[in-house]
Parts: sequence; structure tokens; C-alpha cells
Amino acid sequence: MTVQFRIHGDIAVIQLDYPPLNNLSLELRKALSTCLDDVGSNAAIKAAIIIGSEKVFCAGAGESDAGIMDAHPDIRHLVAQMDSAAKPLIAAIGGSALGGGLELALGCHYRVALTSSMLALPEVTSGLVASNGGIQRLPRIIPVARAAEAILGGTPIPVDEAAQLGLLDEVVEGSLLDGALRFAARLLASGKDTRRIRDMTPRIDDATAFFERKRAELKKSARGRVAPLANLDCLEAAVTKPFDESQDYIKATYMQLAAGTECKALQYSAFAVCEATRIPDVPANTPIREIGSAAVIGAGTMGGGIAMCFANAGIPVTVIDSKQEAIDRGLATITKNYAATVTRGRLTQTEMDRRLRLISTACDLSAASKADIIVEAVFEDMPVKEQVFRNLDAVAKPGAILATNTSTLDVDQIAAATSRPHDVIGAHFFSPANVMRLLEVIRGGNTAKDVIATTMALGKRIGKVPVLAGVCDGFIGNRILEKYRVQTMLLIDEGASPQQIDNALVSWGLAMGPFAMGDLAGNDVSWLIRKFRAKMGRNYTPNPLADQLCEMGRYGQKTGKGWYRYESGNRKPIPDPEIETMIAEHRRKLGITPRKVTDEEIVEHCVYAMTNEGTRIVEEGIAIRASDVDVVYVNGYGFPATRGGPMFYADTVGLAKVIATIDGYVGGYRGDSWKPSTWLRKLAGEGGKFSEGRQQQ
Ligand code: ZOZ
Ligand code: NAD
Repeated sequence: MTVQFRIHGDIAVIQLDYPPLNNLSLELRKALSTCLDDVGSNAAIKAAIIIGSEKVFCAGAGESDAGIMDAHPDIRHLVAQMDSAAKPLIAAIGGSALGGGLELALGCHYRVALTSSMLALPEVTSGLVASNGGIQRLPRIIPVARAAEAILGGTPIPVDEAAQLGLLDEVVEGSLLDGALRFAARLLASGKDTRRIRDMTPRIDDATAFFERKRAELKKSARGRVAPLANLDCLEAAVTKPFDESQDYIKATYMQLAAGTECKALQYSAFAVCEATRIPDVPANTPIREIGSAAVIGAGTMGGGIAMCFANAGIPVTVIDSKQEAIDRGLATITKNYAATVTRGRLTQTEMDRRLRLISTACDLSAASKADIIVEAVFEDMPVKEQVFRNLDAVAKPGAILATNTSTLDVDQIAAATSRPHDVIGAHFFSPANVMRLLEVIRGGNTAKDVIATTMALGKRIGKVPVLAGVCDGFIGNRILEKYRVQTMLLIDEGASPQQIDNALVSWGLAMGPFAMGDLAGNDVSWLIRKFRAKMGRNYTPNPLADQLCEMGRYGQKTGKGWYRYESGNRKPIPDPEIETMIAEHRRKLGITPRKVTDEEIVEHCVYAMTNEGTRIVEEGIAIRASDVDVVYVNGYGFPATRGGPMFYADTVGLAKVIATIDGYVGGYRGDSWKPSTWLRKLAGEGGKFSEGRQQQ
């Protein structure tokens, strides 16, 4: 069944019944169109209600096959049929009315909704535009400026506001159907008739000035994205041109966007996240351990954020640190972060209090004895971690998962400090741990399969995107980061500044440049890693500037100074002349006369360094597939999903061009820092793509 048709007195009820999301499949569209014809031809029916379930009205197209989407009646024609119906149509919205779902509701003459409903045109977030009348009707029923905000951000319009703006005619309490029937009866009694949004006039004072201003704003903020500007162009056409005239332009723009790289990259990114949970030797039916409580060791930058992840998911967590002042500071930071979210209106005070109640603290490791999972987040120092795991082995209950948040260290060596290496795993969170979606799960040589399955499942439960990696120095993410940061330091040698590098990468689409990111994560963490590598004589690349920075106590945001300086209570990086002097002195010592480095070469050096190392990581089996590298970078390091990730991006550039560019670097300044990947060269020679093979053969 796709649609149910009932008659209540003189009101027809057309119920979308196509679980789980009432997507606008061809079958549903045909059935709905037939019901609309029946309403029109039955003289006893005076009005009709279109309703879904109380959880979902309709979540849009849900189909990307152009052939099926274009088959008659396509969504646009179905909405037009509704719009031109001779009897009042009322959309009764429960739950989500997203994309095509909201477009369907906008094709009705009236709309009522439950308070729990979600109304949005999120197409821009998929690199698309709402081409079935949504972008034309929304700015006719609510003010253009507010419609622009909702369309360009793809964000929901809260129900209360929707009612106030006229997008909803009534907010229903209790049963949605009863409320809609009452509304329809009142409507008929009042003698009101159909009311077509397409005939309304968009509300805006000076359209030319508005769109000019918006375009200038977007050019700055879109950071290489195509869809936001395309949406703005369509919105302008929708507002300034007659309804039918703008329709063809919007449809053509949709087709262009759907065929474009940005939309494909976003589709790929979503697919890659699902793919990452497929582990060949750990099938989906692997039993998992029950996780009812957690402990986190270390109340520093990461420990606090990790504790928030557990509390946010309703899992009680004990934070343990050897120092009471570290606990006090950690708890204060957690409270401050929650309070900021409350202030922004994204969390209620009650929910904040509930989450804080789930977090307890202790100074003694024995407080972890009842936890089902213990995540260690102490200093990045092997002897310290080994000691913590030795102690945990003595106190943790049998079957508890012992996880380390190490950034780079050998998980097998840490596991060897315990009598239960099969229970030990890496659970690598990313800074800020409460915000970044990635959870890099590191499988040791002895890690039990149920421990892997449980940690991957727990990752999903706490709202993360889990990706499995093997043991090596830095795993997937930081091993690539190391190579990328080497390039940034060489670009500094040559003449670039930290802010030029950060700005170039942010303008290209990264959420944050590498220097601001170092300040966020703590430059002291990498310093500890360098010292350890130097001591072990393994994987050590000198970084005199970063060492000097740490010797000056410039650890980053946590000390108010790093590559930038920070004003109290503000995370905005401010360039600091002290750093310019330090860099100038460094170049003088190297005997380098600075040259002009272009933004293009900054982006190319950095991104190709990621691709090149990502390739090796797949070749060595540290990552299961190339798309896992992309998932790590998009969800853990702010790489733009609109470019897919460093591997997908290389595909879009063309692998032959990428390897030729890298070969060119080998002959340039510190060319010895590049080791062009043999797999990349082979694949380029074969005319292949990472996103076709995905898995290393
Ligand atoms: O700028 C966004 C971003 O995604 N930046 C990239 C961050 C990144 O790359 N992280 C990875 C660091 S590397 C790492 O973690 C691995 C590691 O092992 C490092 C170890 C050393 C390396 C060894 C090398 C060999 C970001 C999400 C940060 C901010 O987003 P927006 O620009 O959209 O800003 P807002 O203001 O809208 O923030 C969104 C929410 O995030 C909260 N937030 C921001 N900064 C925070 C923070 N929370 C806690 N701590 C911070 N520092 C902010 O409050 C807001 O929260 P809600 O709840 O109000 O939404
Ligand atoms: P941090 O210096 O901010 O915090 C470490 C905390 O551990 C301190 O509060 C310290 O008092 C406590 N501690 C030290 N030894 C302890 C012990 N024996 N018992 C109990 N507590 C102890 O460090 P951080 O940045 O939170 O990093 C912690 C771990 O997470 C490191 O392994 C680091 O590599 C990793 N990591 C860091 C980041 C980042 O961005 N900072 C990201 C991912 C992973």
C-alpha cells in the first residue's frame, strides 16, 4: 500500500502510507495523483487532507534514478496538480516534511502541523536545489529574507516560527488527524476556498539590493562551494521572475548541480561513511559486549570532551585524573562548553543538568573498576601509558574494554602491558572531542573481534563515525597529518606565513588551517611525539620552529598563545608579530630569501601530501579501503565533504595530473620530503580511480 483513501463526511483523507519515510516513489506519486482526481470528481467531497504518519509526513524524493524521477507524474507535476485543485487541500504534517515533502505541503492550500514537526528544504546540503516548486513557493508564503536563510543553510524552520510567519495555518495539539479534520470543518464553515501560494507576491523591499548583498556575503563564506550560490541564483529568479518563467531555469540548475562534482562528492561521502563499518573479517552479526558505563582516564583537552560524548549518549562516565586541579579544570571546561551550547539555544538547561549528573570524578584508578569501557587519555608518553594500562589491568573488571586515545603510539606495545591484550583497542577521538564526528578505531594484533565490533557499535551509539585502522605510527589520520604538516613547514621556510597557509586552505574549504588546528589540539602534544620519535630514532622529522614555539610555552588555545594569540574566552586566532619575528630569524639561519608562495601551491602541496600518504596507508592495509581515508579526513580534520576527501579529490583532478605534480615537487625545495606512491603511479598509468577500485587489490 502506498496511499490510503478515506472519506469523513464531506472531507477526504489521503494518507501517505509508504514506510519508512513516505518517499515520493513513482508508485506513491501515481496513487496520490489518482486520489486527487477522485477528490475532484466526487461532488460529495468539499475538501481533502493529505497526511502521513505522526512521525513522517514525507521525506522527499528518496530516489536518484533520473528515469524514475522523471516518469509521469513527476514531483513537479504532482505539486502543480495539487496547487490547481478546485477544492481546498490541507497538508497535515507530523514529523518530517523535508525537501520534496515540504514542496508537497507547499503545493497544498493550507498547512497544519504537530509541534514536533520538522520543516526544511535541505537540498543545498546535498549540493542540490529544491526544484519542485519549493524555492519558488517558500519566498511567497514567508518573507524572502527568512526563506533565503532557510534555503541557503538548508536548516529547519521551527514550528512556532512557521506558524507566526504564515507557513503553517495552525499548530495542532493531540491527534494530528482530529486537529486537521477540525481545521477543515472550520475552513468550510467560514466559506474560505483554495489559496494558491504561486499567486502570492514575494515580500521584499528592494530585491536587487538584497540579492547583491547576499551574493557578496556568500562569495566570502561559500569557500569553494557551488550549491549555495546556485541556490541564491534560483531564489532570485523565483522572486523576480514570473512563476512559470523561473521554473525552467531552476530545473536546469538542478540538472547541472546533480551532474556536478560537489553533489557527487557529497553522495560519495555519505556512502563512504556506511562502507567504513564493513570489516571483512568482523561480520555485522559479531556479538557485542554490553556497555552500560564508562571511565575516562585523564581530564585534559581530550578526556573532558570524551566524557561529554558518553554523557551526551546517556552513558554514565567517571573521569579520573591523577591531579585534583586537572579534574577541577576539566569539569569547569565541560560545564562551560555545555553552558555555551545552552546560551546558543541548542540545549536546554534541564538537559545540561542531566548530562552533568552523568559525569562523576575521581583521583584514583580504582574508580574505574565497574566500568564496561575505559578510555585512557593521559599524556602522549609510552612509559606513562604503559603504567596506566598495567594499573588498569589490576583494577578493571573481567571483560571490560581497555581503550587508548593515543594519537600515534603502538597500541600493541600498550596492550602488552596488560595480561589481556585481546581486550585492548585504540579509540582515537579528535579535537574538540565532543564535536568532531570521527572515531578512529585501532585494531591491535591481538584485539578480539567482539571488542572491535563493540567499539565500532559504541562509536555509532555516541554519534560518531567509526573507521577501523591498523597499528602504525599515527594510524590513518595522524600519519597523513604528519606528511601534510611537513609540507606546511617547508612552505613557511620558503616564504609563506601561518595565516596565509591557514587562509588558503580555509578558502579552499577546510574547516580550519593546520596552524590554527595545532593551537586547538595543543602544540605540546606533537612536541611530546617528536621527542619520543627522536629518542626512539624512528619516524622523526625535525621541526625546529614548532619546538621553539613550545619552548616559549606557546602550546596553543590552552595557554592563550600558539601560532596565534588568543584573547581570553575567545577562540579566534589573532596573528602575532612575535611569530613573524621567530620565522624571519629561522629563515635567516637557513640562509633563505623568502619568495612569494601562491595560495594554489599551498593547497596543492598540502592536499597532494594527504593523497600520497593516504595511498601508502591503503597499500599497507592500515586502511581497509581508499574511501576510509576520505571518511577520516572529512569527519576528523574538517576536510570539505564537498570535495569528497583527499583520495576522491585526486580522482576528480585526475591521478595522472596528481602524480606528475608530485614528481615535479621532487625536483624542488626539499624534494626529499616527497616519496611518490607506487600505487598512485600505477593507477594513474592505468587511467584508474581510487573511487572505482576503492579497496587496494
Ligand atoms: O572549525 C571546526 C573544525 O572542524 N575544525 C577542524 C578541527 C580539526 O581538524 N580537528 C582535528 C585535530 S587533530 C586531532 O584531534 C588528532 C590528534 O591526535 C592530534 C594530536 C596531535 C597531532 C600529532 C601529529 C603527528 C570546529 C568544529 C572546531 C569549529 O566549528 P565552527 O567553525 O563551525 O565553529 P562553531 O563556533 O560553530 O563551533 C561548533 C561547535 O563546536 C564547539 N567548539 C568549537 N571549538 C571548540 C568547541 N568545543 C570545545 N572545544 C573547542 N575548542 C562550539 O562551542 C560549538 O558547539 P555547539 O554545541 O554550540 O554547537
Ligand atoms: P592533556 O595534557 O590536555 O591532558 C592529559 C591529562 O592526563 C592531564 O590532565 C594529566 O593530569 C592527566 N594524566 C597524566 N598522567 C596521568 C596518569 N598517570 N593518571 C591519570 N591522569 C594522568 O592531553 P590531551 O591533549 O588531552 O591528550 C591526551 C591523549 O589524547 C594523548 O595521548 C594525546 O596524544 C591524545 N589525543 C590528543 C588530541 C588533541 O587534540 N589534544 C587528539 C587526539 C588524541
